[in-house]
Order: sequence, then C-alpha cells, then structure tokens
Amino acid sequence: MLEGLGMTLPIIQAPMAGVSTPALAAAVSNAGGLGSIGIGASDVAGARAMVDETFTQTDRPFNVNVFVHGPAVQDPEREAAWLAALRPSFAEFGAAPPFDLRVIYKSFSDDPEMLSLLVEKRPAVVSFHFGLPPAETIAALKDTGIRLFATATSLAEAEAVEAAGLDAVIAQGIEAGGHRGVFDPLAADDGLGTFALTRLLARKTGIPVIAAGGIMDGAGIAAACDLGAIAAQLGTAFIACPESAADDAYRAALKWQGAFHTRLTTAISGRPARALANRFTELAETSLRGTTPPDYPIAYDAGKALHAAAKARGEAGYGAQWAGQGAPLARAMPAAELMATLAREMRF
Ligand code: FMN
Repeated sequence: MLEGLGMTLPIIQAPMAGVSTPALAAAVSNAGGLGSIGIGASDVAGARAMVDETFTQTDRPFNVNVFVHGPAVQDPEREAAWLAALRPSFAEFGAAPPFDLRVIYKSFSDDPEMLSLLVEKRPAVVSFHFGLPPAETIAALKDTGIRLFATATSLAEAEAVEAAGLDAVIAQGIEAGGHRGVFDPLAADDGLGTFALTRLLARKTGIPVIAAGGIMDGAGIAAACDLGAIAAQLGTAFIACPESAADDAYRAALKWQGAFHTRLTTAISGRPARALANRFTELAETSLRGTTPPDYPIAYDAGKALHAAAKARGEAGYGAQWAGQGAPLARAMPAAELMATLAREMRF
C-alpha cells in the first residue's frame, strides 16, 4: 500500500488540527513520507484553503483528516457549573467566563458540504478520528478512489474499521499526543499502549496497521514495523518543525519540564487528550477536579476563552499544548531534515 501512495519511507506525519500546516504536510510527502493536514476544527472555507494550498506545495499524495465525533449535547446546568468552576481562573486575568458555550465545530458525520469538498478535491487519503461516518459517506469517498484510514484505540474499534471496508487502521496507543481517538468517550477505556495495541491489531485484523503514540525517532519506527505495522504515524515529533503552526510558547514548553510530565485530561476540550503539563492540566487536577466538563467540543469553547484571557495578560500556560509521552525527544529542525534524520536512524 505504501508504494501505491508514493511512499518510500514508512512515516506518516500525523494530522494535527491547529498545528499541522500545508507546508509541513507537503515537506513530509515530498520527502517520501505521507504528510497530513487536519481540518477537523475548520469550516468548509478554511478546509478548502488548506487543501488547495497543500496541492500547490506538493504533487505527491497527502492525507486530509476529519473529526467524526458523536453529536454534542448542550446541557445548560453542566455548562453553568463548569463556567462557575473556571470563574476564579478567568478572574486572575481580569476577565469573566463567556456567558454561554457553543458547539464550536461540526462532526464530519453531519457535514455534507465537507464531504462534497473532499469528493471534489480527491486527496489521496482521508482519515477519520473519533469514529466512523455513515456507510453512504464512506461509499461516496471510496467511489472517488480516495483511500480511507481511521484511528482505533482497541480491537473492537479496529474491527469496526475493518468491517466498514477501510484501507488501514491507525493503532493509537495511550502514549499518543492530542485527543484519544476513542469512539465513545464515556465507555470504559483500557488505555492500551502502542506496543500491545499494534501487535494486537497486526495479529487479529486483516487490514494494514499504522502505529501511533510515543514514536519519536528511527528506532521507534523500526520497532513499530517489527511489530507488524506498515508505517508509523508521528505527531509530537513534528511539532517543533518550523513549518508547524505551534506558537513560540508551545515550542518553548516542549523543551521545559512539562514535557516530562504529559497529562491525559478531559478538562481542556471535553474529550480525553494528552497535553504537556501546564497551568491548565494543573487546574484539571485541582479546582476542576470532580466537576464534569461539558460535551466535546463545547468545553473547548471555554478552554479557548481561558487561554485567550490568560495570553492577553502574558500567561501562555493555558494553551492546549498537546503532546505525547515522547515529548522530551522532540527535535527542532525543518521537516525535510527531520525526515532525512528518521530515515538514517531507521537503517541502524
Ligand atoms: N489526530 C487526528 O486524527 N486528528 C487531529 O487533528 C489530531 N490533532 C493532534 C494535534 C496534536 C498537537 C497532536 C500531538 C496529536 C494530534 N492527533 C490528531 C493525534 C495524532 O494523530 C497521533 O495519534 C499522535 O500524534 C501520535 O502520538 P505522538 O504525538 O506521540 O506521535
């Protein structure tokens, strides 16, 4: 399958909504990997601009990633309690929490215009995070020749991905940075690590497996391939590349102590996600402890407002600084150089 995608290296740069860029994806694809853009948090116009820009920067295949979460249910009481718990943190920066919270972006399951865009643009790959869209949507994408991948965090999710007729499954371990791709955030989560999950899916499913979570260098990629993965998907390893959209504070935080203490929390967005330890994750363990966040992505509206209020007063520690457990191993270098380094390391 890698050859069919023009890949000469088993390396996929993870889609990272808000962090990956057309320049990053193009650099990775141009270097023989598969670059990805994340449009999960974009509207159709924003997504169109990103897809078009990527096509202008590379003529090689790339991946476009969407979020397929269940519908967010507004719950005024829960949201009011959450905002009340956040009020002292806003007050610290001379601000007040928003009056109410919004569903800040749509699920791909419920976005026919985004589907039309992808059918029109035909990127080589489309990948799904948080679940699978309806069968008609999958069929419409497949009819155009687009290859489809989806994240799974368990064998049951991977079996659903295989049964839906997708081309590959991304085995996302608990070490991974960013949101866990769990289909149902309220269901029990076994928190399988990348090593166990990759091997489990390689042995128990009949579709190609891509390993993701905590893989930072050539040794990690080689190990994933030894476990039966056809490729490794790396996110955190690419955050420090100059082509990413990470701001200066995020890049600096990646080099500080928080990188050694990543935290899995639902407090920032409403869904479990792994971030560098910072003031927000500290809040999750103190004043927000015991308060249930609103549904994803409603809670994220509050999280982004708090980050904006704090940043306006010079405090960057409330950003959603997603990162995996391998964060201290991140290297700040141009993506093409990082790809060459990873290729060199894999050969040892
Ligand atoms: N996965 C997605 O499918 N879509 C996303 O938009 C997305 N955003 C992410 C943003 C950041 C900053 C990070 C670090 C990860 C994100 N992920 C997203 C998860 C990655 O696909 C992947 O599972 C993860 O990066 C692998 O772990 P690693 O970060 O340790 O390499």
